[in-house]
Amino acid sequence: RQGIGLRRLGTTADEFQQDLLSSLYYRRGTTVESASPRDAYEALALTVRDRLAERRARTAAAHFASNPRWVYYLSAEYLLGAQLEQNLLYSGTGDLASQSLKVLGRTLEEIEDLDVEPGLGNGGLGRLAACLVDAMATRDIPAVGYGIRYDFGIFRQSLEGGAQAERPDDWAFQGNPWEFPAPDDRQTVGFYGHTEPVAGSPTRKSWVPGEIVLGEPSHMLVPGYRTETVNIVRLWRARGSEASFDLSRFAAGQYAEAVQEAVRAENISKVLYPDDSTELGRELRLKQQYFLVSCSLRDIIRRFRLRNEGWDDFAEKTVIQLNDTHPTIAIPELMRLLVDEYELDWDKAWSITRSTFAYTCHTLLPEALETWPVPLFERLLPRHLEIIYLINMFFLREVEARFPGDSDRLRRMSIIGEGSERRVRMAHLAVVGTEAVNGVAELHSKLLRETVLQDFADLWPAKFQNVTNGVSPRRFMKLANPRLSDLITEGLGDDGWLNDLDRLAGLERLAGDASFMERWRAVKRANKVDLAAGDPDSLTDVMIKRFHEYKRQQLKLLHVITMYHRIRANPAGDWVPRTVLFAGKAAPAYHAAKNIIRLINAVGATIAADPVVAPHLTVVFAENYNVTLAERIIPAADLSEQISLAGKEASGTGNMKLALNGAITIGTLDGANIEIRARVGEENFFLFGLDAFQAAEVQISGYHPREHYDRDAELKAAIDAITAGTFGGVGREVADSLLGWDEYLTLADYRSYLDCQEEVERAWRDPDRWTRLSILNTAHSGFFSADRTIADYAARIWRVAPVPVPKDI
Ligand code: 26Q
Repeated sequence: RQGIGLRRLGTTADEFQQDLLSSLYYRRGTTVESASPRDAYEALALTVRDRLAERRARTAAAHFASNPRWVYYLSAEYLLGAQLEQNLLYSGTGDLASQSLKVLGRTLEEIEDLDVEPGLGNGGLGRLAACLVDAMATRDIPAVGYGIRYDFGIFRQSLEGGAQAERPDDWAFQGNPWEFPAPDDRQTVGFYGHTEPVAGSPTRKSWVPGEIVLGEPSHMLVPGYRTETVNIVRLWRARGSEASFDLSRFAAGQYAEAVQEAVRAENISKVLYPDDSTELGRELRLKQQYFLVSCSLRDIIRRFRLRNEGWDDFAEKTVIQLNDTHPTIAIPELMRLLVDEYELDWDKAWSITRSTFAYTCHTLLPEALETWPVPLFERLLPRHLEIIYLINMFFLREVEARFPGDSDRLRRMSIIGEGSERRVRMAHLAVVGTEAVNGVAELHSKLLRETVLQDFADLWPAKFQNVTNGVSPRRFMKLANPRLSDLITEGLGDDGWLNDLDRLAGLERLAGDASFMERWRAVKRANKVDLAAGDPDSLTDVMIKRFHEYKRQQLKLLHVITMYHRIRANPAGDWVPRTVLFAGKAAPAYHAAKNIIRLINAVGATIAADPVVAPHLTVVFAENYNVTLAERIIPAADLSEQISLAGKEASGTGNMKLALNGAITIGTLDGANIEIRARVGEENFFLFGLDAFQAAEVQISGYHPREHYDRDAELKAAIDAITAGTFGGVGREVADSLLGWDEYLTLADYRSYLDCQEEVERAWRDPDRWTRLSILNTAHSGFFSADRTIADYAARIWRVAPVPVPKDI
């Protein structure tokens, strides 16, 4: 027994098998004879989960004993990925599981297919949240991630007649064995209603909500790799209160009306909004945000009070990181709790609030900066709007004191935007109410300081920082690419690189070793055979990310059409065989992006049906891109397409995953591409296109796509083919927008991109050169570990120290 009264779980094959059978009998309630594959899956998941739960119990005890400073990560999205394989790895029970499953007549591979990933996010921001909680646990940082347990995650994408179709993602339809419900920690959340003055207090108000909703938490375990720590992600689900069921209506036969209030309440966590840039002013979205914030803050305060008295230590013991502006209502909500409910005076409450929060921005697109109409805010959260007005008043006084008489500046900086309608600017609120603000790559942080948030950086220069994103080497190397990971481990002598990724630099000396190179190539080839998308000996050219005009899938497509024309014109040419693989979802209402998907599939079909071109060029669109699919594609990639217009992609993280897996980047000077290039070396990176400064100049002096079209015969031919109906008449809107008012300057980068692709082919034709490039990309990408990202946050933003968890607590 351990000090905290736990029975140690067995570590031998026999003990593991015993526990697996116990799970099957006692928790699943079935028998070996009648166990379905799902029974086997659930029993295994519970057995593995128990190993982590034991560590969780010790983690909680160690944290309780040390009463540390806590990191709370607030995010509307988490893309955690499949759990079984990860938890087998992090609990070191993979081999035991394979062995033990034999008693049930199953293989681990078939069981893993039943492990659905919770798709509780859209893309980069949600996956970043998952990589960061993984790295926090790995670095022994006491942390909780808070989020929403959506009933329906990001929609499932399929292609119908080459067009995107969407189906709901009922991810937990068959249950979710990884989740622990914690109904005792439920919270009550108010909406609507009005505020009333409090007698004898000028600042306090009492808010009388018009609707009450319950938030019920459950948590998933987040183990660290090769450490004892197991943190949690706590996800809130909305429920109607008992009062929301109207028994008298039910008795009167009005069944729908009887439950309508409960349905309304439960709709709050029903579905993830499938947009990865702001969707205009939806009330339910704002309700989701406040629901997350209100439940989480009360939970944070509850946890604080378990070990502390009063408020003096709150900001010392708590740092709350806001993942973009989505949880920014936490700022007025903490003020409301402190002032109205705990009766602190305004200044004291403000000083606590400001020193508790930090804000990470993930965008530069002006249309993606969240704003909410004042009338909507006022109706849904009347007290919060009053508090925001007060925050704004004190803030504008501060600005006025620093820049007297500069009314233009006041107007620009105000938290309330006064356009045709008044709107609450969430990014301004987030900057004013936090101690630190960071962008997610060097260029992004610089552009934040110099453009969108310039006035704020003038006022508070020290507040602005950069923390370059990172990714989990466990998930995106060890789990996704076991062959490469084994080879790396052999090359480096041990697998310590998995939580010290800078050690990959040791591969540099093997980049010229003939036998190592040969094996490196063989790994890539085997991964391509597994993926089974196109000829494994062709150049596998991948563009995998959300569909958005700024990311410029349309530029890649112009390249494909040009290759098609070239091959048709010269069928006997010495063509480099390519497989161009696209994957990604478009927001269901984003028609321009969906048109690009249709055009890709139409071009792909035309090429596949062309006996002259098909032997040299294949276009594949892989449906339903998600974390699981990314883990299959990334290890097979030769070329990584990172071709956004410079200045638009905040960071990118797929670019890092691909480089770590030995794909070479063709990219613009955007986001983290710049840092990848700086680290892997400019000779090992295919650079093209305008830089952010040049792009801005073109936009100012006037962009004339027609001039590029008229001047460049191949470009003209590519666009004309679309409009002439070569691809079945699909994509005319795409062609029109390329020649019309294209904010993303696609045609301006076309020639430079095509030239660069020829350089790619020159390198590809020399297999040794390509292999060297590939090894060097992996060797020099260690910086992009999320463990380094977390070390940066911990040192420069959070000022938190690790709390190791003893094995024998
Ligand atoms: C907001 C309001 C209403 C509806 C939707 C949204 C919303 C939802 C998701 C707005 C934005 C997002 C997601 C943004 C995102 O994923 N950004 C990406 O973040 C990555 C991690 O920092 C970066 O690497 C990418 O460059 C950035 O695009």
